[in-house]
Amino acid sequence: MQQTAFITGATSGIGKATAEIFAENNINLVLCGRRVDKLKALEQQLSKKTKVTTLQFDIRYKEQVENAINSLPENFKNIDILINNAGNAHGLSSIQDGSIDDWDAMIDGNVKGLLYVSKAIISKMVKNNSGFIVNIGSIAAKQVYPNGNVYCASKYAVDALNKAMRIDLNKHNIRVSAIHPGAVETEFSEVRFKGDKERAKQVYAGYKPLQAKDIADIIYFVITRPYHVNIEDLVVYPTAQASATILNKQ
Ligand code: NDP
Ligand code: 8X3
Repeated sequence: MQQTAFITGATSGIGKATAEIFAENNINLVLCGRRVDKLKALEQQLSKKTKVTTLQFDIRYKEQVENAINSLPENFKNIDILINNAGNAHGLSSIQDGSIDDWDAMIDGNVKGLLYVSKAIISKMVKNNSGFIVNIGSIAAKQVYPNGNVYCASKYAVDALNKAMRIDLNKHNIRVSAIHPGAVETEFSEVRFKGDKERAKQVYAGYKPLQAKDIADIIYFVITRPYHVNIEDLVVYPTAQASATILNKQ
């Protein structure tokens, strides 16, 4: 039977690349994000390959999340695969200089938003006694680096929630996995540096960073293992990276 995947943060980067590879493989898609133009363009592109619907909401607001998920058409209500991918870093400042608005955006989006979406979708998975959840963490979920403070804290929370989901959902036959990428060249750094394209470019200069498709391929591999196989947690670096802060730049 054809499966349905619900992908948050599908308008860009890792989420978009995951939507593309899922569509190639005939997985029905619920694509989410805030930017309607990008959602609509992707829907048009991927509808040629699979069934697609889109949901526009800001993951930080629980009413928006609930209303959007409740509004799904009947044939998209049954979610087999949830990709908890939406998220961003906002700023890169020491703890004493950080902006409280940036902290709110990261805690509200990366942690609370992930919980709001998960809560709405897990209840149905539990009823179905099946499902697959892939949580996108980060190397920042495993290592705290200078000025990473609140972004790292938000991703350590994702790591903890990933473990918690696996434990609590184990008896309901729901598989739970996390992927923790190092540097991936997406809109991520542009968002972190508030639209400063030059500064963002420097993050990926002097080495070959991961591309969104590299992570999407891994997500697809993870969700296509036989039913008795659950990959717990993968850390993925570009070859030039050895830790959150060690990069072999030429
Ligand atoms: P992008 O900035 O390219 O994509 C982020 C996605 O998240 C967009 O689709 C954006 O959609 C969505 N999003 C962000 N905030 C919200 C919000 N408040 N409500 C709804 N959707 C939101 O970055 P990546 O693809 O790189 O990031 C995807 C995930 O991967 C994130 O969780 C990030 O932390 C993680 N990650 C990224 C790494 C990297 O180096 N790039 C490394 C490790 C982890 P829209 O703006 O349309 O709402
Ligand atoms: C994104 C990678 O190293 O900027 O999560 O935290 S990093």
